[in-house]
Amino acid sequence: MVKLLSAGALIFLFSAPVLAVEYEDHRKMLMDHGDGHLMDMAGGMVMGQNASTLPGGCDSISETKEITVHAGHKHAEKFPGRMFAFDTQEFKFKPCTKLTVNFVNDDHVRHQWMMHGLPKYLYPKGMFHLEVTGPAKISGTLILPPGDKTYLVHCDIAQHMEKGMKAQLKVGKGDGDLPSIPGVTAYVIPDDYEGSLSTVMAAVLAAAQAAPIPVVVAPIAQRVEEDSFISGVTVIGLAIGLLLAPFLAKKFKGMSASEVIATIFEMLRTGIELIVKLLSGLLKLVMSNKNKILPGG
Ligand SMILES: [Cu+2]
Repeated sequence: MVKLLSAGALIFLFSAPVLAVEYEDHRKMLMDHGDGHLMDMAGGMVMGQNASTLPGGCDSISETKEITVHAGHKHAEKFPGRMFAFDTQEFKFKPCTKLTVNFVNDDHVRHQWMMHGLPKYLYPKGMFHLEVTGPAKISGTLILPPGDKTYLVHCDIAQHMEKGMKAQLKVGKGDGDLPSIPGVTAYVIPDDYEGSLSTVMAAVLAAAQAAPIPVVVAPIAQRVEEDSFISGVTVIGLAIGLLLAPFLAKKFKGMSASEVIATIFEMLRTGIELIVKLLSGLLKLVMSNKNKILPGG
């Protein structure tokens, strides 16, 4: 019993470090490639970094703010049908704010915090962009432009925005809301989670009964017709027919219709008997092998 307990304690001790998720910190590994583009060998990336140049129309930095944004699957759990999300869907800042974003990727895939629509004379392609494969942390700083405008923030990895990793950042009062921001604005294409599987099936069956059957069958029949012109099955059928034709012609020569039918049935019976014999032979072979393997059998 003591042995068992100590073994249990050892397993617990060794599993503790495995349970804790380690976040790779990219904040001190980044190399500055100029034009606000920073990268490291481990796959961390910052684009559009700007901690010093004031955008046109800003006399000074109005405020200095720092936020931490998490990204990952677990943040989408409260949004039905979504797979990925940030932990915050809406950000609001004063114009000309110097903003530092600490981006934490909680997943074991790559995520981005990508902001669009910034002035292109200051931000290449109008973007400020943090990107890292998780679990990891990365940070970047930008100075927000003046004026009231709503900016799109998203993850541009294929399907991550569509699956929910989307937010809006309002500078000043913003200039409206963006669609499909989880928990903030309505989805452009709403998902329907009403009804159980049985009610959905009942609706499908009712629709099928209401609709005239030829509507469904016609395209299939048409397709079969098109396909069967020189389909594989046709070719095999023709080959067998050609091979059997002389044999059958000889066999059926001078027979009446009923005699032909009787002969065909006789041939079918012989064929089936042959198949049954083959199968039972095979079965016996397998059984006898099994008996050899089993000890004392
Ligand atoms: Cu992503």
